[in-house]
Amino acid sequence: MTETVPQGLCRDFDRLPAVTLLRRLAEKPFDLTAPSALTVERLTTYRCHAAGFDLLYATQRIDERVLDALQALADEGRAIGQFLLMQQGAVLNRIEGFAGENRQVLHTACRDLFAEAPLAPETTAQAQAELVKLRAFLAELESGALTNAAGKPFADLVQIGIGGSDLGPRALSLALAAFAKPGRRVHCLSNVDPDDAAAVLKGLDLSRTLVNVVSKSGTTLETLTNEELARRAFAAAGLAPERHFLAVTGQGSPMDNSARYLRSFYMFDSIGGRYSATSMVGAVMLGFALGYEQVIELLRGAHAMDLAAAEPEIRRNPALLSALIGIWNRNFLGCESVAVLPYSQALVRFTAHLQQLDMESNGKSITRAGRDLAWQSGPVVWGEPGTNGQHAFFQFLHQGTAIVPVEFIGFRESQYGAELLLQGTTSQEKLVANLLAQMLALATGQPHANPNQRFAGNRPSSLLIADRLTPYAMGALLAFYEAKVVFQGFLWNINSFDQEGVQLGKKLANGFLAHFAAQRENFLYNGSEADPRGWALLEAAGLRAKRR
Ligand code: G6Q
Repeated sequence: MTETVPQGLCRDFDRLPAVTLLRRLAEKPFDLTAPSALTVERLTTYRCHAAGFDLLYATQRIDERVLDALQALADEGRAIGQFLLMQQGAVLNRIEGFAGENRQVLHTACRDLFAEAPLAPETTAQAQAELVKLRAFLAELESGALTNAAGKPFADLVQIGIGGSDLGPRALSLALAAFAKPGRRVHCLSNVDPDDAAAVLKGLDLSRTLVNVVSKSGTTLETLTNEELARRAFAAAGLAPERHFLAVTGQGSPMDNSARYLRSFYMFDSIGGRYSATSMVGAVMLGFALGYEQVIELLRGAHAMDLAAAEPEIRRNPALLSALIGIWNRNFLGCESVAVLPYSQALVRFTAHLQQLDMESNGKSITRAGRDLAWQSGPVVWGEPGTNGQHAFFQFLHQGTAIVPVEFIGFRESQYGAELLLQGTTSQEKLVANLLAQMLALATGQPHANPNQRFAGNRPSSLLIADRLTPYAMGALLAFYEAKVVFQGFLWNINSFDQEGVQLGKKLANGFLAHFAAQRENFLYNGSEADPRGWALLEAAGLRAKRR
């Protein structure tokens, strides 16, 4: 099925009747500071469960009337209808009437393996075929059938990729390091900054290192530069790169050349970079680090959340509810950013992944019909793990002039279970006690005679909590945010799947590079495309640009 969005599905946000109602309700949002606001009943019933996670949302500025209006918004904006069309292969990555990527959006097909009847069978079959290749490769490594030239097992894997080919896999591998197989380490190299490569390669025994080059297009400047740099390091060490280098790329891309790689895996056009962590983009590195079974667990968790995300009742669908609460805070309460604060050190790069997922998807100013937006789209997303953040920017969250809604993420148990009982509590208890305390403090505030010790309160937050950050839970958490982001995009009527906004800078960088290359050849570059503003900027920056 490759149909586009049926007429009437892309409806402008400000024309949805629920928007008018929500605007009225936002004039007097629920007061979290009122003495009777956070009742036991509210705290225990404003809770929504799926795929091992509970979403606790009593500390948001919403009540039953707002929830009903948000349900109406989801229904009128056909949030679930569009989500299902996406999963079935509709061409949602497009701007009506204008040139663009014109692609299906099928990241959920990568984990629809456990369904009897996959929604996009062709793409799921492709994903399955790549998994079969991966399982065979990992089994060869495990059995010792595949070793380095000296017959020793591989111990390290360096993933070279950037953006969507880096952030998700990096966040996931850090999140799941507690489950790594003994003797296996993974590293990520993304930046074209030569110091990134030097730091990553330093100290590695290259003879026992695999390099996984990940680029869907096979043309990305940073990735190709780092690949070449790594190939030269291997060659300089007397090692044959084709015995160490793996590729994950699109079929037919310039990197689709099996002679240059020990193994090649494919990713497909219908899976956007920032949505690709559960494709081979993440699976190869995670498979090396954790083993094949844990990759399947990750996919199982993601699939469970995908299923939950298809539930039309917002009170029973955490991803949709979270998307709608985000819209309430953004479009009706006027909050310009959202902080995602995991109380889990393992999620140290997860917010960075979400920054790309959310801001590259929903940082848009036109509708899917190419018209200027008359409403706000995606907020700024930022954050760091707690409790570290408490000693840094929480002052701003509690007493700053901007209201920043917070999405807390927590776990009831630690990953390693290596606990210390000190002063009557474990470290994990200290961690979650702080998390819950922050939710209450932000919501209720504190009156005080001393204005400097006054907390205004009414600072909204919610908590997504599960038992333990396992591969299954990580998959569910990843899919939760993927669904949240696309629901918001559907309702805002924007294309959450392209990224034209990154093109102009890339193009201009090529102009500067042409200048540097020409300068190295000892003649002055004076191409017709040379922009006097570029020359002036090079001069001002002391980068030895000269005008002819
Ligand atoms: C993500 C973007 C972008 C992309 C990188 C890497 O959605 O498309 O971040 O992932 O630019 O692209 P390649 O995988 O093609 O190297």
